[in-house]
Amino acid sequence: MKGIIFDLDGVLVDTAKYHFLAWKKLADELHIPFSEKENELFKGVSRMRCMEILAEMGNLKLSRKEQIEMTDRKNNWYIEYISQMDESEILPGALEFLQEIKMAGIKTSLGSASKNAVTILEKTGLAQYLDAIVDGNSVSRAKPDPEVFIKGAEKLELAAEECVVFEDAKAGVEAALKAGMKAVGIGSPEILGGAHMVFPSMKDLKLSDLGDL
Ligand code: B16
Ligand code: MG
Repeated sequence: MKGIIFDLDGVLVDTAKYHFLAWKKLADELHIPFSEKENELFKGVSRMRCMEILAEMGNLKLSRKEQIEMTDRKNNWYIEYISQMDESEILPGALEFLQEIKMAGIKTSLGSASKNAVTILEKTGLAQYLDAIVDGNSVSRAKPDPEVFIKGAEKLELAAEECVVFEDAKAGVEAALKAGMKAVGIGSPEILGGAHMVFPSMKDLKLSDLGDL
């Protein structure tokens, strides 16, 4: 393993709660019941695909123009929430792990579906720990397509088999495997069973816990 590619939401920071609040606001306006349970389906999924899922939940037929107008509004609420973020919102153990792998000379990239990734990395101070950034602005195909991770390896000038992906979403684990990379799941083994290893969180995680991945 020469490089690690990190998902953002759910691995390095908990922005899922802000996505939830913003989607909930839109769902309420559209009179679509929306709880944390429904929000699970949105994790790791691109913004437009989330909008399509929400419309399906409410049996709404929306034009492309209406979908774009609604996702823009959702995104404006989301940007308001994340503008308040700081380093206290880095998930437990993530910073310590990033520091350890940097010391060990392992290269790092972001591999996120979010178009707001750079703002979040700057607000939390995480940008300095990443050698490359691949986010929703740099890919045309969303996870489970492997494009985001393939581009991450390219930017790090590493082969796929030299990279390990850290992911909290099923679609992300699938994307990592399709890219020919090893996958480490962060979260529940029931959801992330396809990954090579699964840890409940990055709290107390050490490089040596990855064995010979
Ligand atoms: P945005 P990740 C994903 O981030 C989120 O998990 C997902 O819920 C969100 O819809 C997606 O980013 C797009 O985010 O609306 O900011 O472009 O887990 O891939 O880091
Ligand atoms: Mg995620």
